[in-house]
Amino acid sequence: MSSSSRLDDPEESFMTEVENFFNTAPPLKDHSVIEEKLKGFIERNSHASENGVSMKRIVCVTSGGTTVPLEQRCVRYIDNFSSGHRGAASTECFLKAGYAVIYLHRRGTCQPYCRSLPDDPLLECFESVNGSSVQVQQAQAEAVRKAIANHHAALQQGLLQMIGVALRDLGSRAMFYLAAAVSDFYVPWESLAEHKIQSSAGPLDMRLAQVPKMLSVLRKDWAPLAFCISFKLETDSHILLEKASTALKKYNMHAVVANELVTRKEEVTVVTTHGKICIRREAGDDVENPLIELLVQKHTAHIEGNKGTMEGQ
Ligand code: PAZ
Repeated sequence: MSSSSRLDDPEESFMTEVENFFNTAPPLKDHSVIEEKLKGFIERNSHASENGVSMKRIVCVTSGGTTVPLEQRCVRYIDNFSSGHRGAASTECFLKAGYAVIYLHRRGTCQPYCRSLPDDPLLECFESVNGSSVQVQQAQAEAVRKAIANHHAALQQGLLQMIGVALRDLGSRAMFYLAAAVSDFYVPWESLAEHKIQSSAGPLDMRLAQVPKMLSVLRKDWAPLAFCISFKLETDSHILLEKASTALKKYNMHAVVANELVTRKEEVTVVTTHGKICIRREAGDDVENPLIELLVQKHTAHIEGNKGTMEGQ
């Protein structure tokens, strides 16, 4: 096929854009180490458990914000607001529901079981006893004890393209829960200044390219049988549900979770082809509890619906 006919076809030209995106990006650090760890994790969690058939489900949770570097030797970057609270709270709920979880996040993102830890500076939570041992201050002891206990209980029970492909063999038992706030814009590697941009050069004019949306590639090529949930965040409530419905169709998602910036911890709406379900937080609870309960039910229906197909899981 000639390059001009590739560009005439929107699908072909999108795939070229995706290829370029990966080919021009710097290589993932420790690629083979991460790949090995991932394989080991999936193998351990796919062990046969019922009539020789593996029943364990694995979910990949993406969580927190992403940055856009403005220089190759990065001094400055564009960031976003996301704390990773949604991803961390959801991970706790998925673990409680018996899932194995791959938690994909950048450094500094809120971690499961750490949400309830005191905000006090680390050194203020501890005190030295007799000059030799260290203990948690009385005021923070209960919160720290609870976080440690929950974390250990979870352990005992039990980079998107790589994870997508690695989870492919799991078929419909794999779930993607894409709660991270991924930047829609970036500066391609080859257009980045190598060194720190100098303010002496005057005002900064910079053009950001659009990040190709990987959701449709995930659905079509990387993990076609997996159950896929994406998120839609808006600040304008008038366009939120419309945008979520458009994303559902455009990227062929199984559900889109719509949320508004200011009320995201209180209320979300799950948009599917069967309709919209609004979920509100009960007093003293996280909105993620009823949300994950609903998504686990929908995932079960998805697995049932795939029985008897080629995958036969
Ligand atoms: O990370 P957080 O708890 O502060 O916020 C969660 C969220 C709003 C980033 C998430 O629910 C979400 O909507 N993620 C997708 C954002 C987007 O539209 O790209």
